[in-house]
Amino acid sequence: MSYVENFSLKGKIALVTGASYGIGFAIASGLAKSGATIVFNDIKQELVDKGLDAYKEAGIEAYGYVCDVTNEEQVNELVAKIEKEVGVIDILVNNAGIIKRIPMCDMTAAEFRQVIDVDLNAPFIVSKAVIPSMIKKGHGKIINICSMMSELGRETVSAYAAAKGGLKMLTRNICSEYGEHNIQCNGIGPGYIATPQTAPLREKQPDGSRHPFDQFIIAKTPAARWGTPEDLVGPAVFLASDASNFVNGHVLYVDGGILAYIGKQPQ
Ligand code: NAP
Ligand code: GCO
Repeated sequence: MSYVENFSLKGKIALVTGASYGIGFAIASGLAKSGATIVFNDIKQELVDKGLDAYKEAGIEAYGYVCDVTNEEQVNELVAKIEKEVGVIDILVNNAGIIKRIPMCDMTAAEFRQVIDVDLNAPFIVSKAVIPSMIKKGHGKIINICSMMSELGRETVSAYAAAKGGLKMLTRNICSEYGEHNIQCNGIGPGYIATPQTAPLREKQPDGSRHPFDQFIIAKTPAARWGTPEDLVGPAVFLASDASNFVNGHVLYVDGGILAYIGKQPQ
C-alpha cells in the first residue's frame, strides 16, 4: 500500500460540530474530499439547511442535524441518531465555539460560564458520547479545535483563554485515558483566521485604514497575513487519518508562525 493511502479517510464517518460555515465547514469539506462521510450540527435548523446547501454546492452529500452541543441530552440523542441513520462515528472534530470579548471585570459570571460551556464543557460532553462506540470499534480520532489562547492571553478574552487552555489539557487527558483503545485525541491550534468570529477585528476603519488589531496581527505573523479556514484542512486530514496513529495528546499550531515570533519591529 502506498504511504499516501494512509491519509485516505475512505469509509470513515466524521462528525464536525458547528460546521455550517467557518472553520468547521472548511475542515468538514476537506475530510469529505479525503473520502469521509460528513455529519455536522448547528443550533438552528435554518443554519443546518444553509450548511446542507453549501455542502451540496461543494459537491458533498453531508448529513446535518440540529443540536446544541452544550446540552448533554441533545448530544446523546444526536449520536444515537447518527449511529442509526449513518453509522458509528470514527472521527470527531470538536469545532463549535464562541467568544465574548469583554474586559474581565466587566464580564458577568453568566457570560463567563456561557463561553466555558460551549468551548470546554461541550467538547467533554460530545467526546464522552462518542468514545464508547470508538472503543467497541477498536479505533477513533478526536480533534479539538484549540487556539493561540490555549497558550497566550490577551485583554478581553479571559473566558475564551480559560476554556481553550482547558481544552488543551482535556485533549491530553483523553489521550492518556483512551490511548490504549487506539483512540488518538489531538488539538489543532489555529492562529488568527478570517472567519465571522474574527470579523470585528478586521473591520475597515472609517478612514478606510486597516483595523489596529488587523495591523497588529500582520506584524505578529511571520507569514504577514491572516490565515484562511482552508489553511487548517491539511492538518485536520492528517490528524483524522491513519498517518497520525502514533500522534496523541498533541496540539498542532497552524498559526503562520505567530507563537515562534516576537513580532515585526515598528517602522
Ligand atoms: P464561527 O464562525 O463563529 O463559527 C462557530 C460555529 O459554532 C458556528 O457554526 C456556530 O453556530 C457554532 N456553535 C456555536 N455555539 C454552538 C452550540 N452551542 N452548539 C452547536 N453549534 C454551536 O467560528 P470559527 O471562526 O469558524 O471558529 C470555529 C472554532 O475555531 C471555534 O472553536 C473557535 O474558537 C476556533 N478558533 C477560531 C479562530 C479564528 O481566528 N477564527 C482561531 C482559533 C480557534 P451558530 O452560528 O448557530 O452560533
Ligand atoms: C481574539 C481572537 C482569537 C482567535 C483565535 C486565535 O479575539 O483574540 O478571536 O481568540 O479567535 O482563538 O487563535
